[in-house]
Amino acid sequence: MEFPTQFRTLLLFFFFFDMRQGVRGSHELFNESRSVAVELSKVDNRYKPVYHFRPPKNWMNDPNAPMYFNGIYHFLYQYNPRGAVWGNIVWAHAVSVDLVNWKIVEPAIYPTKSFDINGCWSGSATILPGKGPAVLYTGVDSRNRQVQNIVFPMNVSDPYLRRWYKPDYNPVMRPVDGINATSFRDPTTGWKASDGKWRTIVGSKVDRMGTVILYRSDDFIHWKKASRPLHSVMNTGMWECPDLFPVLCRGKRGVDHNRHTTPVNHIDRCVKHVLKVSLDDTRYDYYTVGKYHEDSDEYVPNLNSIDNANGLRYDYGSFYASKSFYDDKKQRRILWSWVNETDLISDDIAKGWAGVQTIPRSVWLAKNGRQVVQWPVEEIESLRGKKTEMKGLKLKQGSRLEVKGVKATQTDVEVVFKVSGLERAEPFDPSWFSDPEKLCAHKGAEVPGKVGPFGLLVLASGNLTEYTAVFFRVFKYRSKYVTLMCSDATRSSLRSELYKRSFGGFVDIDIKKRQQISLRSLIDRSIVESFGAKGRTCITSRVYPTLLSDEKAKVHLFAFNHGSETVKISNLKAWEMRKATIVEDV
Ligand code: DQQ
Repeated sequence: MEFPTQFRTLLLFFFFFDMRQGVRGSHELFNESRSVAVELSKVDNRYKPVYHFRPPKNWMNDPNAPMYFNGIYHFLYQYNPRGAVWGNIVWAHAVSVDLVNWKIVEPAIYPTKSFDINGCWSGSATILPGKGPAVLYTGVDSRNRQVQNIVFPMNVSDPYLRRWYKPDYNPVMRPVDGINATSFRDPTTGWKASDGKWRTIVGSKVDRMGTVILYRSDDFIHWKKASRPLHSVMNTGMWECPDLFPVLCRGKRGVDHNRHTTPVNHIDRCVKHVLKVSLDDTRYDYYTVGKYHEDSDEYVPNLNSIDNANGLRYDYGSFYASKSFYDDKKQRRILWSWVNETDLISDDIAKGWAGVQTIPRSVWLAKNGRQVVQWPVEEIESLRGKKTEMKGLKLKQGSRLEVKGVKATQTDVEVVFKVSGLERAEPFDPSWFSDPEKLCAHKGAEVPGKVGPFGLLVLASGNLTEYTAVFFRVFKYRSKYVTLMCSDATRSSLRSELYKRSFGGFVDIDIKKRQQISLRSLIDRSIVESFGAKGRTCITSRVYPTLLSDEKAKVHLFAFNHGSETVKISNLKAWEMRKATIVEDV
């Protein structure tokens, strides 16, 4: 059968989209299974997280238009209402007062018009002063071109903003002037510069150059493409889901793009920016810290910020299409991200669901200005139940200590490891700088070292035939030290056919000065979200221990050290986590 070129490109997009999730089938499989209805009573909950956000069934991907408006948090997301694989995408909508417990209301946007009949893809919300939210999203039109549309709530005084309308003047941005119609998507939250004009950027590519096309508008409805993109980088491929936001140089407080909602005082004067893009080629998000220059409408990364696939990542594990918003309630910036499954498509169909969101994270600029720091929003602590604590315990070479007294399948664990014998740390080869993930794979938790590997073994079976290791290893490099953090899923499940990777990232801390390093892991059945050194390096893994398929099997949590230098647990606190309430109210 012969398909028109644009449709072929679209199929190819789905094909690669699918392939990069790990070992997965082709678009044929999608076509067959994307509309296989899932009965709620048949949903398999064994691997389903209980305190991370996800709807009761079906497929979910990107976070869309998170916002805080009139006392309510809104979280919208790409959702297939008719199956457990990608397809039939609508914007599902959930509301909350605490970012922890959610009520799912009716979908906000779904294909109805020629400008979005083939898809309602990702986008963002902007709160228009005095008017309320406006959402820009990508529609796939009747000719399979990607266009940008706008929607508004039907009734801004409805606290849940349940119903949305699409003005007939859509689309508001079209793929003209040489824009590739199949690589033009995911508009960001708008911002107003001092000339009084709104801006937004849309992800795209020109050949292999990733780019964010800049648009300007007087009224948020009529948009004009700027002659120059806001930013582009050669050889990075398509940029999906761009996110540009300001960060204060000092402190944890967030700042809004649109300064009119945030008072400007002397501390606020130093503002930098973060530009994050989601790389379609590698399926991960990278960001740079830099400066958005209003006068030239350009984003310029700091000189020391690597601006390509080797750059900084919010999370060095499974984490894609992230999006942030400014939370006016607590004056913070909050980041959400989609965490895909790493089991097989056939597993997803059998489970009846796929996709999880991270715990929303507060994000701010690190004191040294080189990177951002992330930490789970404080509200998640409201789910902490039974607690266990350990202090001042020594972990000698080869030792393992069980954390008892909490259910190890849904746990929030925070530990501070005190290190010693740094001068005897393993030597670091500078060629390792380019690939921390490879280094983690090479020097796994089982490979004895000097200072490390030490950390946690989570979702572990008693005989350790299954476990996920989250750990650190310290190396000596010239007169300094290099700290590596890994989240190793290679032994997470006895099932050999699963995609089990050992993820890794370096941790930017002065371990010699501190002599200690902290680790927090949010363990929630098949997701392990870990925060090293108070959120300087984060890694999320998806794991499917066969252990969890047996309700009666005992799941363990251990602290361990396989380094020759003794490590001390100065403090370990673990809480059993209660279930978040996620109900449908459609
Ligand atoms: N997901 C959406 C696109 C976006 C991609 C489609 C990123 O808008 O580029 O579901 O995961």
